Amino acid sequence: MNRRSFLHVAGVGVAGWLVSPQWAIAQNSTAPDFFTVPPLPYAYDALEPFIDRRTMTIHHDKHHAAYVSNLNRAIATTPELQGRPVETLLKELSLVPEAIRTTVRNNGGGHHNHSLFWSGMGPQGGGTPTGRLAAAIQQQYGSVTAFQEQFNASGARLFGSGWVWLVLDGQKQLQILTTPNQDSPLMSGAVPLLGNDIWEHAYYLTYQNRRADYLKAWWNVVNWTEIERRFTAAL
Ligand code: MN3
Repeated sequence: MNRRSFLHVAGVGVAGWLVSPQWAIAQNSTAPDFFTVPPLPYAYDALEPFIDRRTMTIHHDKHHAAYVSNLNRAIATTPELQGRPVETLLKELSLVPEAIRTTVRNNGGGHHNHSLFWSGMGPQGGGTPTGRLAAAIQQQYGSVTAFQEQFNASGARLFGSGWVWLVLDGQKQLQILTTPNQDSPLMSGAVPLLGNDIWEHAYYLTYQNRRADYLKAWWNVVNWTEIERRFTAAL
């Protein structure tokens, strides 16, 4: 408490001191919300039967929320990083002070990856892409089906926890890649377009050890309209 707020609370007397809202806020103060969890753009059960309501609830409200609060705590200790978008932090991780670099990498990556994940899915998802993205996928992979098979194979091969991505690389070429843990493609200069979460928390309640079944089913909830928007924006 600084001198000024001490004088303020002293002035209202002990009873007021105990119930003063300002004091209550000071007592409960946590890191400011530099970053917040974006609300799910659909209901928790909207992706059923492919992703169940309980998985979505825990994943969004607990896992994603934990990445955000860890990131906020780290940023609170480092005024020179405050106000920077998470994309900038991840692209320029070497500029983040070493004391919090791993925290920003894991939790900033977790925040950004999951934000892309939620909006990259939807209850009206599935089907195939159209327009320029469809043309680019066909040119690169032969067909959308061949692309999906290659994407799923990469996801199935990934050992441990991480993500499988379709990215636009530095040469503006489509590329399938995986990242370990919560690493973001932004860290290697690529733009993530489409990402699937291969951590067990993303699928275990419905699919248990059957990761391949999850990878296959997940295409039913992909929001291609949003993925095409990202592709066009990144070109
Ligand atoms: Mn996750």
